[in-house]
Amino acid sequence: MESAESATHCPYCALQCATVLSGRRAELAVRPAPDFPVNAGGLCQKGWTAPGVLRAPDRLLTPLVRRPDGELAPAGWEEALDLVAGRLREIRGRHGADAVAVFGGGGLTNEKAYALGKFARLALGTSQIDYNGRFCMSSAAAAATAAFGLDRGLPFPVTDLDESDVVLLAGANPAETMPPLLRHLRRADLVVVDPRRTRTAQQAALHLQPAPGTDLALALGLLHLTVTEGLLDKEYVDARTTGFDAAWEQCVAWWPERVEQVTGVPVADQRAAVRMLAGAARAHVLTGRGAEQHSKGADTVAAFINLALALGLPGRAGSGFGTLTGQGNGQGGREMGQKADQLPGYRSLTDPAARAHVARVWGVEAERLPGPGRSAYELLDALGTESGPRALLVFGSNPVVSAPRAAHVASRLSALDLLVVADFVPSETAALADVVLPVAQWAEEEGTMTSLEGRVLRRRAHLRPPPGVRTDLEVLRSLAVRLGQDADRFPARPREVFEELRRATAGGVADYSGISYERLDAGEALHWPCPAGEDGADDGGVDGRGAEAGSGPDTNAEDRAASPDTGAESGADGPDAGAQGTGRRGRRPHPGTPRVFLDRFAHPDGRARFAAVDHRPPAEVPDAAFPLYGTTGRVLAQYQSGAQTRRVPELVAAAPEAVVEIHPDTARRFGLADGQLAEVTSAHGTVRARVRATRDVRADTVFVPFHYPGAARANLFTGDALDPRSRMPEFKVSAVRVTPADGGP
Ligand SMILES: Nc1nc2c(c(=O)[nH]1)N[C@H]1C(S)=C(S)[C@@H](COP(=O)(O)OP(=O)(O)OC[C@H]3O[C@@H](n4cnc5c(=O)[nH]c(N)nc54)[C@H](O)[C@@H]3O)O[C@H]1N2
Ligand SMILES: Nc1nc2c(c(=O)[nH]1)N[C@H]1C(S)=C(S)[C@@H](COP(=O)(O)OP(=O)(O)OC[C@H]3O[C@@H](n4cnc5c(=O)[nH]c(N)nc54)[C@H](O)[C@@H]3O)O[C@H]1N2
Ligand code: SF4
Ligand SMILES: [Mo]
Repeated sequence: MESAESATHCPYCALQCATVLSGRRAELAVRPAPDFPVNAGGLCQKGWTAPGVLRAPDRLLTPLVRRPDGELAPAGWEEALDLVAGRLREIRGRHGADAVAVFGGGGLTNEKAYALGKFARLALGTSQIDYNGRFCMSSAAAAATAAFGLDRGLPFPVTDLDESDVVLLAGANPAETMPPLLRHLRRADLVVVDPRRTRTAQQAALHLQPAPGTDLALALGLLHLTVTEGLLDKEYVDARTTGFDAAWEQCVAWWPERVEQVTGVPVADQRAAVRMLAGAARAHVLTGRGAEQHSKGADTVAAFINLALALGLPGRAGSGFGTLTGQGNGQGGREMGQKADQLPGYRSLTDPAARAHVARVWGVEAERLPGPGRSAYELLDALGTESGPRALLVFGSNPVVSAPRAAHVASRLSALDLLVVADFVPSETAALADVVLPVAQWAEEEGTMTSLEGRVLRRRAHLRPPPGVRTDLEVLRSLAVRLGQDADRFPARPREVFEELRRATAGGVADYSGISYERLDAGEALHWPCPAGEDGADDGGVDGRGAEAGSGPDTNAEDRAASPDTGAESGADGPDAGAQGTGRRGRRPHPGTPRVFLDRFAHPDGRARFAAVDHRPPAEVPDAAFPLYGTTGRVLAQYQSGAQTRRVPELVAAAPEAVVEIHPDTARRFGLADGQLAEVTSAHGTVRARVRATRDVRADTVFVPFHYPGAARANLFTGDALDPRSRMPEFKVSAVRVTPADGGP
C-alpha cells in the first residue's frame, strides 16, 4: 500500500493544483500531476511542501477540554462530545436557538460545507451561521450576482486566459497568491492595478499604482475614457445589456484629470489602459481582494464589470470578466449553504421556492429553516453580548488572526459561555476554546472541492487519519445525534453527503445534480451548472462512465477500511456506490458548463446589468495623527492566518516574520531604518513588524501581510467598517502611523 499513489489536489488555494501523493506519512512526497490543465505541471512552494502540515509536530491528536484550573487538557471523544452537546442544549434551553452560532470556512470540502449548514439549521435550529468567505468573496459575489444573475468566479476555464491579448488585474497579485496561474498569462499584456509594484506588477506591460481605496474612481474613469475615446462596444451594449445610461450618468463627471487627482494614476496611463483593452481581439478584466476588500468593494467590482461590459467582454468567446476566488473551496463554499443568507445550490434563504426545495430534501417543513442571520464580522462582534450568541462552533477558520479588529474579536470570543473549535492544529483560535476537537486533514479524507473556474474536483485520501482523530463529518454526525437528530440525516461518508447535496442543489443556480464521484473519478472535467435529468435522476454512470465506481485511486489509503467509523470512504463500497437513482440508458449526461454566459446571462431577460455606482472615500483616510494608508495582504510562502504554513519549516524559513513594507523616503521621514522593528498604529490598535524599505510601495502607503500571530497580527490595526451590500470588512485601508518600536533592535 505504501508505494501506492493517490491523485488529489493541493490543500491550499482556489487554483486547486492537481498533485500526486506517494509514500507513507513520514516520507510522503507530493508532485504535480502532469496532465491537469490548470497547473500544467507547476506547483508553488506551498504546494510542494504541503505534506509538512500532515507531519506538524503539534498536530492535535486528542480532544482537549478546558479544566477548572483554566488549562486545556486531553479528554476522550465521548467525554468531549457529551460535554459539547450538553452545554449546547443547556444554552439553547436558556437563551433560545440563536444563542448558538456556527462559523465555517472556504477551505471545507463541499460535503463538509453542506453538512455544516444543515447541522446549523436543523440540529441547532440557529440562524447564526456565516463563514470566512464573507471576508473573501462576498463583494465580488454580490456584484457578479447583480450584474450577471449568477456568481461563478471565473465563468470560463482558466485555460481561456492562454489566448488572451490583454488582461487587467485589479488588486490581484497572482505571482505570489497563485503562481502557476502565470503560466496562463504569458501571452497577454498585463495591466496591473496595485498600490505596490508587486511581483505581478513587475511583469506588467502597464502598472497603475492608485492610492488604496480609490479603485472605484479609477474604474469609473476608465469607463468615462472608453466612451469619450469612442471605444464603447455599442452593438454589444445594445444586444446584451441593460442599464448603460444610468451607469454612464455616474461617470460623466469622472474625467481623467479628476481621476488622476483622486487616485494618483496619470491621465496618460488611464488612456493607455483603455486603449490596450479596447484594441485587443481578446481581453479579460479580473479582480482580486485588493479591489474587493473595502467598504465599497461590491460597488468597485460593479464598476469594473461596467468597464468590461462597455468593452463587450463578458460572455464573448475568448474574452470575459472574472474574479479570482481565493480559498481551496472558496467557490463551493459559497454555494453549499454555510453563508448566513444561503441554502445549497446558491439558493436564497429568503426565496420561498428555494426553502421548500431544500426542506423537502431535508425531510422537514420549510418553516423549520431559520434565518437569515448575521454576517461574519457582525456575528463575531455580537458574541457574548446581551442579544448575541453565547456559544460558537468554529470549523475551518482562525478569526483571532484573520478577522478584522482582531483584538476586539478575541475579546468577544473570550466572552462566550462555550467556544468549540474543530481543527488539526492548535490555532490561535483553538487556544481560546473550551473544547478542541482534532480532525482529519486533506490527504486523510475524501470529498470534492470546486475550484476558481467552477470545476468540481475530487480530493482523495492517501493516508489514514492518525489514531484519535476523526473527520469533520463524523464530528457533526455525533453532535447531531446527541442533539436528538436521526443519525441517517447526518451521514459521515462523504459520498453519501455528496449524493444528498446533488439533490439539494438540483434546480439551483449552482446545480451539481448531474455530477457524481463516478464521473469525476473517470476524469471528466465538470463545471457547474451540471444538471441531471429533469426528474432528478442520476445521469452519471450511463455510457459505462461509472464503470470504475469504487475501484479508483481512493483505495490507496492505508487500511482505511479497518476503521469503519472514520467516515473515510472505503473505496470498495460495492455496486450501490453513488449509482443511486436510475440512470436512463441511452441519454447522454450533461457535460457541465465550462463557459456560462456565451449565449445569455442568467437574468430572466438574458441580459447583463450595468450598475449605477459612484465613488466614495474609504471609512478612514490619512490625517495628521495617522498620516499613511495601511493596507494588508499576502506573501508567497504563507497562507492565510498561517495556522498551517507557520508549521512548515521551509515556509517559515522563506517568510519567518511580519514585515512592514515602506518606501525608503517615508521610512526616513518617520525615523525608521530597514530591518528595524516598527509599530504600525491605527485608531484600532498597534501591530509590530520589521521594516522592509522598498521603492515598490507608494510613499503614502505601508503594507503588512496578515499571516502572523500575536502582536504581529495585521488585523490589530484594521477596523470595523463594512460594505453595506456585501458586509465585507475594509481589510485593505486603514489610516496608520509608523514609529520605531521600543526596545526593538
Ligand atoms: N501565498 C498565498 N496565496 C494565497 C493565499 C495566501 O494566504 N497566501 N490566500 C488565498 C486566498 S483565500 C485569497 S482570497 C487570494 C488573494 O489573492 P490576492 O487578491 O492576489 O491577494 P492579496 O495579497 O490579499 O491582495 C492583492 C493585492 O492587493 C493590493 N492592494 C491593497 N490595497 C489595494 C487597493 O486599495 N486597491 C488595489 N487595486 N489593490 C490593493 C495589495 O498590494 C496586494 O498586492 O490568495 C489565495 N492564495
Ligand atoms: N488583514 C487581512 N485580513 C484578512 C485578509 C486580508 O487580506 N487582510 N483576507 C481575508 C480572507 S480573503 C480570508 S479567506 C480569511 C482567511 O482566514 P482564516 O479563515 O483564518 O483562514 P485559515 O488560516 O485558512 O484558517 C483555517 C483554519 O481552519 C483549519 N482548517 C483547514 N481546513 C480545515 C478543515 O477541513 N476542517 C477544519 N475543521 N479545520 C480546517 C486550519 O488549520 C486553520 O486553523 O482571512 C481574511 N482576513
Ligand atoms: S498555487 Fe495554490 S493550489 Fe497551486 S500549489 Fe500553490 S497553494 Fe497549492
Ligand atoms: Mo480569501
